Amino acid sequence: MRGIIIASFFILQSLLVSSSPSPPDFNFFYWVTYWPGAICDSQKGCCPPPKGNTASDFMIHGLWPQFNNGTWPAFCDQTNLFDISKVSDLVNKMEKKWTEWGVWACPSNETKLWEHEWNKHGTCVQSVFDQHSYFLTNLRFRQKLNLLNILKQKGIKPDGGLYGLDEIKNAIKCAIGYAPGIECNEDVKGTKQLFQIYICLDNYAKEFVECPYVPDKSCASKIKFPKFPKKDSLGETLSVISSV
Ligand code: U2P
Repeated sequence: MRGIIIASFFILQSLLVSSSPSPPDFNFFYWVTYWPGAICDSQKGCCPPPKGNTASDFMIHGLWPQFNNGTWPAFCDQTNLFDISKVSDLVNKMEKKWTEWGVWACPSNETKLWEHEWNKHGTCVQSVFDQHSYFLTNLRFRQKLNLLNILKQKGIKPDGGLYGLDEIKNAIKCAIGYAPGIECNEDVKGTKQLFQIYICLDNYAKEFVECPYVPDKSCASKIKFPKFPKKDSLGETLSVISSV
């Protein structure tokens, strides 16, 4: 009898262990947003998005699991690839806040960003998220963290002017408690400009954390905050160009 009780205890325990979700096997998340003005540059003749429902704001790039040593897992599961029917209730919001990267590039080069982000990063975080909660979490952070307002409140505006890199980092640190990583690219004249902001989150994507690792993302001590071209003003610019 005692043997049966002990055996039942171990069977029950193993059932409980196998049914409880395993903890995340990565160390933290980057939640990354990009500034469309750094891709869509009126000087290069690049275009605002054709869709009218996109916000003039930072756009979500994605939520990326990371290891503390600066590496990251990718494309972890071919059996659970992106399925838009699982996020159909979120598509409207995603179109506004998570615009296809290629829409901003000129010539347009659609990359199916949502599909790419789930397949590359989301499939590696299934101990924390399913497809719906992965996308919902991205949208919630976008809702919670208005980076454009945070910067504007410190006088940092997308006006094509130069701003101190530390000034930008400090403005965000002031708002969330931790400095972000900043990635720059270059405008046509080779001036470094604000391109992407990396916010670090714990490995359940619940809280902001100090970035364990911030890659060197090639900024200068002063960087440009490029304008966000308005459809109308770009239309005027292009009609002037075409009439010359
Ligand atoms: O740098 C190229 C792409 O690799 C992914 N990446 C990069 C740095 C990092 O710390 N973590 C990470 O995941 C990004 O993948 P994407 O979603 O853009 O394909 C990054 O853009």
